[in-house]
Amino acid sequence: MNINYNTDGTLPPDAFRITGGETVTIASADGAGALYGKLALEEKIKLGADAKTLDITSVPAAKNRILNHWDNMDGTVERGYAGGSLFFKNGDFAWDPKRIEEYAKMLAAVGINGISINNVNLRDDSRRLITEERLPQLAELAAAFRPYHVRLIIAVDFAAPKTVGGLPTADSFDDGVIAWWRETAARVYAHIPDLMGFLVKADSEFQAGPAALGRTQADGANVLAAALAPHGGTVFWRCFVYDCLQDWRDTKTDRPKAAYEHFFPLDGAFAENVVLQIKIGPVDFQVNEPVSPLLGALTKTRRAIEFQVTQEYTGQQIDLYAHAVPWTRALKTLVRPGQTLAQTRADTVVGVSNVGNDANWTGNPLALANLYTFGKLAWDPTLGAEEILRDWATLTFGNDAAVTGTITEMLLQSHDVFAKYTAPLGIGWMVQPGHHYGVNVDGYEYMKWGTYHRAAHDALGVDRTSRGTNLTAQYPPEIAAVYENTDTCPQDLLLFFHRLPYSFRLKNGATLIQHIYDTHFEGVEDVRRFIATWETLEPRLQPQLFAVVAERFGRQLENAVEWRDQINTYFHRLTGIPDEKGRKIYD
Ligand code: GCV
Repeated sequence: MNINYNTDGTLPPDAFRITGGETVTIASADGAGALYGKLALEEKIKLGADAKTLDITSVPAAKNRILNHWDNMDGTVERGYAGGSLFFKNGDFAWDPKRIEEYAKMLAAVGINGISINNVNLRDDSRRLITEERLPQLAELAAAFRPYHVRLIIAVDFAAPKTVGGLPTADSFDDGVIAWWRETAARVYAHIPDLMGFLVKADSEFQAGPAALGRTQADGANVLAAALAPHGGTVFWRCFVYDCLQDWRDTKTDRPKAAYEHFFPLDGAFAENVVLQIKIGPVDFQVNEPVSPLLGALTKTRRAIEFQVTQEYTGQQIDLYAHAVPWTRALKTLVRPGQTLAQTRADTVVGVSNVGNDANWTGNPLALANLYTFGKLAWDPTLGAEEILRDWATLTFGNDAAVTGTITEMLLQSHDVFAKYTAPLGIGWMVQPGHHYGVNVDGYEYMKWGTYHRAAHDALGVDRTSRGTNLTAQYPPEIAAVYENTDTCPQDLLLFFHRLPYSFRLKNGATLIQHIYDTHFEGVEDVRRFIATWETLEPRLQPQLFAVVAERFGRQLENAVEWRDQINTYFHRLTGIPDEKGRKIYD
């Protein structure tokens, strides 16, 4: 196939137009657009399109489409489930140029144009990536990504003027600190002129920040922004700020309110080159959460929506879990009157990477669907889960309709199945503390992290309505009204917003307790069905691929059984209410 590349300055950055014919024409305003156009053409052809009749204009919805790696320089990956780091080992850089090139191409193929490689939880060695001793190696890595238009971002320590620079303070109002950040930015940009910017986790889970120095989040972000501005760099400032030393006896403090409380009053106070990076839900990537109220509320500050591609609370790449369903639901959720999250057009979309140095990238090969989904939605947040997953399955497994159809269907069901045996109705946190895989109903109940279900003999959940912690007041009144009322609150968020008696009747007529029993029994049966379905594909799949996934399904079944039995026993003991269907509950 002949391809003709045209420059069309009327197209926005990164956008492309493909016009089919004997010679296919790809028009774009820039080199990135030309690359995306070429990769999109390859994808369309693999999906069965006829190159002669193609007529596509594609413009990304978000300017910055970024992956954050939480990789440590010792080679481990925080919340990583696919082997070690692609970039580091034993306190040093360690990367395979071929692998990085493949990775860069894979990212470009889904439109990702930014990557941070080091964990936002800074350790001694990674704090020093911004020094002369490390920058030459970092610049080599930046050069490896550059041909694919993927730009590097560095996660930095807010206290770096002290911890790296040896200054007595990191206070943003100190002249020495201001100068230090300016010099640091100049040094970094001398090595990596196209760096996208700095990523900062400040005042969050023991990372340093401006609050401890009596300054606001805006004071803190703006000093870095001023240093980066002359170089065209951006500060990605995370909003994951909450009290991680809460006393469980305190029922007034409510963690999901924290990001809004810290950042909404500062709307408009941030420099032009600051992007506030906000987790998609107000707590922490639980299975079912509402959209963070802060995402809809900010109107004078640039926003990034942060998704967690890696499956921390969602099965750790053992249990089958496609984010496509909950993410597309979230993007379709109203966050302002008449406006969905997708329509608010955040200029930055971030995903926490699920990739490691395992040969198949993601440990569970089916988890690669999540990276694909992330890139596709960052580019076009109006896409549907089914089309994304079907395309991914076709690109990955070829045109055997039985295989792609079956895998697409399993992926589409996977979130609801996982929610059934872990977190029905939006209750969260019943996980093993620390590593977060598997059930532990009270594991986080008496902890300092603000993560409570407050199950009692008569009722379950936290009342976050106006009668309780009033989280709902952080949403516009029309949206708050939907969450306030148990008749209109989406069922999968019922126990997120409401404290309800076990006798509460759901729309299908089941009581709350019966629903808990039913979903936990069903979840296990659904996993058995997944296993049986996967077995039907054995003759059509590569043996190794079949076996890797089959082994993970085996572990998923054990996990689901454990969740079912512990949850059902816990609530049966607590309430004394029997299962109407008389199934086995262990007492
Ligand atoms: C990088 C959760 C995770 C932490 C993570 C944190 C964050 O709390 O458990 O591992 O730290 O989120 O997003 O900063």
